[in-house]
Amino acid sequence: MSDLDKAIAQLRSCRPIPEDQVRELCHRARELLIEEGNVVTVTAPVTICGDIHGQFHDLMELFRVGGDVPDTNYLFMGDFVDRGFYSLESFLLLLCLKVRYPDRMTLIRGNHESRQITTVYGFYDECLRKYGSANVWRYCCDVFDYLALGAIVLGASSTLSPGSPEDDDTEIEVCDQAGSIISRFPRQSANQPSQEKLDSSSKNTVDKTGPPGTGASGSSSGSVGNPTGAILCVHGGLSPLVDTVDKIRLIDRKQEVPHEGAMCDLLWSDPDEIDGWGLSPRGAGFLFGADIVKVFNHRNDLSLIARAHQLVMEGFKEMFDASIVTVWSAPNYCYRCGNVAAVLELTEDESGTGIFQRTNGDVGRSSGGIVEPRGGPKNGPARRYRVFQAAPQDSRGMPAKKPVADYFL
Ligand SMILES: [Mn+2]
Repeated sequence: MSDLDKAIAQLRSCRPIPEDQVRELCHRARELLIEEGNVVTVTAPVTICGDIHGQFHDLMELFRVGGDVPDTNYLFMGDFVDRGFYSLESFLLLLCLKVRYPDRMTLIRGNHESRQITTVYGFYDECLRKYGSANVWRYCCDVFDYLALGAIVLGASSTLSPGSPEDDDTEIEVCDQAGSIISRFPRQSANQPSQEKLDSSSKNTVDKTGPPGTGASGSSSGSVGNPTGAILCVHGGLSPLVDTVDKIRLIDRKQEVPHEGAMCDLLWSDPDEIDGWGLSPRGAGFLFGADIVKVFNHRNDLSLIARAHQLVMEGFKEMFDASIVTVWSAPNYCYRCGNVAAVLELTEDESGTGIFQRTNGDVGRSSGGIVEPRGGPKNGPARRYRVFQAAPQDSRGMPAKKPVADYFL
C-alpha cells in the first residue's frame, strides 16, 4: 500500500494525517494543479457536486450515494472548507483523491478557498486546534491559489439510458439516496407549442415533484442556449467582465481571491429574478438575471451552467428555463438548516452519432454536423439528481452532542 493510499484510508476514517504528510500532499497537488488551465475540460460521465463545507460524514454519505472514487468521476465546485467541524479531513481527503486519481477528480475553487474567508469562518481555527500551529492552514491556502476557476463538461448524453437512447425520453430524473426514482420528467419535443408543453408536463409531473419547491418542476421545457452545447461549471456564477469562456482562460488565477474583478465574480455571484446585472447583498460579486445567462450560453455554445454557492432546501434548483442549475451538497447545512443535498449525474453520450455534439465552449464550434434524432432535436443534457440526507448520527463517531455555546469560546 502506497503512502498515498494509507493517507486516504486514514482520512476516510476521519483522522487527520501528520503535518509533514500534509506538506508533501499539498506540494504534489500544487504541481498537478499548476498544469491545469483556469477552465478544466472534463468528459462525461461525471457527477457534479456543490458545497461541502467541512461536513465530512455527509461527504462520506455523498460517496455512498454517488459511488466511490475511482468508480465514479467527480467534479466538486468548491467550498470544501469552513462552517462544518471537519474542513481539514474533508479537504485533505478530496486532495488525496485528486493526486491519486487526477483524471477522475476535478476540484474547482469556491469563495471559501481563501485566506481571508477561512480566517473568519472556521478552517483556520480548526487547523490551529488540530495541529497547534497554522502551518497546515498555510499549506492548504497555497493549494487554494492553484485551483481551477471553472470546468467545461463535454460529451454529456441527452439520454439517461445509454443502452437504449431511442426509448428513453427522460430529461430529468430525481432519485433518493437508496436509488429509487422520486420523480421523472420526460423531455418535451422541441416542436410542441409551449402552452401544450406546460399543460402536459404539469399534468404528468407536478404531483410527483418529490421535495416541494424542487426546481425540476413540470415547467422545464429543455435548455436555452445551444441545446447540444457543453456545460460550464463554476462556483458562483457570471461576471459583467466575462462574456466568453475564453476570457476566463485569460485570468491570472494563481493568487488570493481578489475583492473585485472577474475572478471574484465567478466565485461570488448569484443568479436572481432580475433583468441584467444587480448589486449582490453579499458585498462581492453580482446578481445576474435570466437574460444574462441565456445570452452567455448562446454565445458560448453552452446548454447549461452548473453552479453551487447557495443553499437550496431541495438540494438542487434549476432556473431560467433550465439554463442554470444550483447544486448544493451539504445536507442539514451547519447541522441545523434541515435541507437535503444533491449531486448531478451526467451520463456519457455513447451513441457516437453526434446527436450530442461535443464542443469546447467556444463560439461556433458546434455549428456543423448535428444529426437530429427522430422527433426533433433533444435539448440539453439529461440530468439525474441524486438527493440525499445527512449521515445518520451514529455514523459520526464522536462529537457534537452539545456544541459549546459561542460565549464560552
Ligand atoms: Mn460559496
